Amino acid sequence: MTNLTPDLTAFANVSSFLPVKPKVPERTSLEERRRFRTIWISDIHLGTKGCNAELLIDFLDHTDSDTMYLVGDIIDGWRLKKKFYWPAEHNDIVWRILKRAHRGTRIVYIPGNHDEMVRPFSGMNFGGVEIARAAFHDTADGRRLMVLHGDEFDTVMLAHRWLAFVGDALYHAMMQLNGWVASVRKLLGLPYWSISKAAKHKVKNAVEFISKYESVVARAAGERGVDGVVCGHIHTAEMRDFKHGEGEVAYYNDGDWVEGCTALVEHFDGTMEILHWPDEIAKREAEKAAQAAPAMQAA
Ligand SMILES: [Mn+2]
Repeated sequence: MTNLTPDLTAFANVSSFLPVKPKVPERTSLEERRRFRTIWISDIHLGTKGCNAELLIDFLDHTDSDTMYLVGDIIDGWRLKKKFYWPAEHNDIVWRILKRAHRGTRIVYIPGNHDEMVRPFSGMNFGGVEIARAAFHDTADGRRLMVLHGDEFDTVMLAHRWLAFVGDALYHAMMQLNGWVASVRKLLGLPYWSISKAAKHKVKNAVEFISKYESVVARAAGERGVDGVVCGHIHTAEMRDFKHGEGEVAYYNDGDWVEGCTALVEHFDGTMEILHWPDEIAKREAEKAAQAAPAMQAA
């Protein structure tokens, strides 16, 4: 990674940011955290109400890694440009990421299409965060993975850029309408009914789109001669192998922090795993309860 001299104002802003205390203090000490060789997260959409900041803060406070990849759509510049929305919890997430860099975690930020305004800074390093258009990652078991956001392979994005913008606006309008309809139905004593769910009668198309996207990305990785690819973008966590020529190429998608709340991790032996964080919290709570139970019986 080239370390070009970064924009000094931005650097000063980043370094003055750390001494500020986060609104939500860190919940665990480093020793209590689950350690991984690598963590990939993407599609956080900071700056929107959709971002599940609470779960992401919990994830950041219970994990640690040698390397962390931020695989795009971390900040949603499209929404921010229309309406400024930035609660304290979103600062807390940025604070935690910078804190990790400060502690020595290698942080690689690969901007996506929603934070494409960061793309021109590729090759620079801001407060320990390397910005790159794409990256190669070597796993502990000797495989080479290509890491990119993945909008490059989204045909809707490529063919009709304006359509993606309209789609984004339409989705938000629909979610707002959904809220109004729900409150009116509640007033009338009617059961909950979701517009977005009704709109998902097109779900078959969505499933087809996802599997097409996955195979297109995997094929591109195979053509690049790598063993696998890590991406985000379609908000669907997945890990599966695709045939490529005589061999196979691994497809990994780290999901999102809007609906699924998932991360992709590499263990120290090179094994990969998708962590669905709501499930991990449930497991943690169950373990705590199990530990507390015998103590209560003894007392
Ligand atoms: Mn995206």
